Amino acid sequence: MGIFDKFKSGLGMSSSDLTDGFKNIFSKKKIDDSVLEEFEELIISSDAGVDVAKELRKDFENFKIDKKLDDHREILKLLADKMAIELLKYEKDLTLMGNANSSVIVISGVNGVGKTTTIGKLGKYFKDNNRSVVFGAADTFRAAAIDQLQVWATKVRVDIIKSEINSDPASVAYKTAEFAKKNQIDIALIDTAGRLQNKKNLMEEYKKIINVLKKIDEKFPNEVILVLDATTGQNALNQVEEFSKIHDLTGLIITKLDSTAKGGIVLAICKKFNLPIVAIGMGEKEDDLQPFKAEYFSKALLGVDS
Ligand SMILES: Nc1nc2c(ncn2[C@@H]2O[C@H](COP(=O)(O)OP(=O)(O)OP(=O)(O)O)[C@@H](O)[C@H]2O)c(=O)[nH]1
Ligand SMILES: [Mg+2]
Repeated sequence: MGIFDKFKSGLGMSSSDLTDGFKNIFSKKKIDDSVLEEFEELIISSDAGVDVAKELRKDFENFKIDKKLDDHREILKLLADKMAIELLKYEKDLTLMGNANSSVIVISGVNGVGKTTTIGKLGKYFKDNNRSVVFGAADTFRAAAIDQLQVWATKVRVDIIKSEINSDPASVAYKTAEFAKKNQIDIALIDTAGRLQNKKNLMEEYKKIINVLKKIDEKFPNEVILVLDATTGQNALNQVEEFSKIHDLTGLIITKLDSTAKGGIVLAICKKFNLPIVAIGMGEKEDDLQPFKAEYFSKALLGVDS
């Protein structure tokens, strides 16, 4: 399957909801305010947020001046192109990570968003791109969490640094970064516990992880990435705010885009936080992670074929 096909099948649910709505809108005889209103509502229903919906509505209104309405494929293409241009600045080139010295990447996020699964998939992605990888099992609060990361390490054949349950998460993070530096491993991916932002002690734990990494090398962690579950909708926006208070985030990964009809959340997040989207998760398997590509994402979301 080509990369664009992966975006299309991953975003299938979001796209089919939108294209059904578009079909209905494009079946109208003329574009009046109520049709424009319907268009805006449709975009909002995909979780894209009011600002994005208003911008797209304006674009749509302008396009109709020189485009016949029955050219609806053409209109969607124009909208997708416009969206892609806006989103282009949020792409991040994953293949540059760890290409000179060891890069330490802390993966954060509230519980259940898909951190551990994402680390497994990233491990596979980096290995496929000729990078050496080590995992650090710094979610030491649950034995199952350590085991889950071990399963991924075995599956994608990378080293893992782990310790006993309830051991100090910061110490596991330290050992992982130390191992990466000593053995010239390109990328260390550190798993963390799914913690609630309102539990201060857990947040302190998080800060401790970051501080001990800096003791090995001031540049560590090179990345602090927040994982967001697309199915949580607008609440994902609060999570970015909360985690940004602990440490500057260097990027976001949005998971479960395959299991929601609200793929527009990506637009709302980009618009609000101006942070790169490192990758998107569109399934539970090792190959179900893609670096974010603005063009493919926009076309797949709006159901544009090529
Ligand atoms: N459909 C779908 N499911 C996903 C995706 N990413 C993760 N999951 C599933 O989401 C569930 C939670 O994933 P985990 O990786 O355990 O999440 P976590 O953030 O590590 O969770 P905690 O360690 O409990 O904080 C699992 O059942 C994963 O298979 C995705 O992109 N799509
Ligand atoms: Mg986990």
